Amino acid sequence: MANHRFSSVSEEEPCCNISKKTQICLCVFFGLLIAVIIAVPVGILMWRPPPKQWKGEGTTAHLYEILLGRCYTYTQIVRPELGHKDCQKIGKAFTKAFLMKDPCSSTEQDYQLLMELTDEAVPCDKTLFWSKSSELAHDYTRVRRDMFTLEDTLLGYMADGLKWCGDPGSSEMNYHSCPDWREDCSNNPFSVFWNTVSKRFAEDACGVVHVVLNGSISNTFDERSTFGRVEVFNLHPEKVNRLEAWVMHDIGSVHSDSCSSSSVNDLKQILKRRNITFSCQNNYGPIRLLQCVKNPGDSSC
Ligand code: N1C
Repeated sequence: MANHRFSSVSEEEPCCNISKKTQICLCVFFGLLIAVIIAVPVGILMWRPPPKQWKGEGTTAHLYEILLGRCYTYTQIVRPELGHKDCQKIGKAFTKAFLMKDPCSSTEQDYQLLMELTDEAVPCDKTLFWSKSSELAHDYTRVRRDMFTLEDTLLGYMADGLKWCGDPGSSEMNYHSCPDWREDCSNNPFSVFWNTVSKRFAEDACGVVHVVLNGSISNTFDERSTFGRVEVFNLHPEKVNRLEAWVMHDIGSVHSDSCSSSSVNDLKQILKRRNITFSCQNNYGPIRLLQCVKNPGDSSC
């Protein structure tokens, strides 16, 4: 049997012939190597491409705060009978509808929860639609408090005049730019929202409904507008007996279309096919008076 002799190795003695300095360098090197090995995949996972540049204006600054403020103003002051609505939930459902999503693939479904949280009854005979006549229609409902445009309901009131969109690679809103309807895509969060809420507004309408049309433009009834594309086709004939159009002319404008113009006749034909009676008035008196309040010196006043 071979006689093996084992010699014990002292603990102080370096295991190999490496100086203390080299050991420190090696430690630093391996430390850095481990840091790089961890940081590279984490960096790759965390890296988000910068938000895309769209042609339209970006999200309104302080959008969330504006939405919350408007929700509380509406439910506590404008219509306190809706005081039970949960504005915190409504605000979150609004932003959840578009954050972290491709702003060119927005859907009606995205807004479903928001729709449910903001349901609101408009009394029969009190619905007022408008097309290319926003200011006039809202001047009118500001005085006729019993009548409602979409912007006189909670969701329309909250969103009126605002812009919003997100980005799939970020949980932030895109404040720089949002898709433009014409130049980028039509399924953007903003257009889909107005289509969705306008559809519900029309579906809920009952009795005699009204629309303010602009007789100072050539397409007084425009089949491509939200009114012509969405609202007219979502009125329920079993609930809506009649649609009355008020064709208004701007004071001082030269061009004038009237109830007998061909575009208004198109509206009449669409409604006839849908079994809804149509009636029309040129320069409806009460709204004309409001126009005259703003233009007291005009000869037509
Ligand atoms: O396309 P329009 O008018 O015919 O839309 C108006 C019509 C109204 O009856 C409303 O119920 O559709 C509803 N609606 C709004 O309430 C609304 N508020 C703000 C539709 N669009 C609305 N907006 C914005 O104005 C939105 O950006 C949309 O594209 C325009 C439509 O205005 P329009 O062409 O004068």
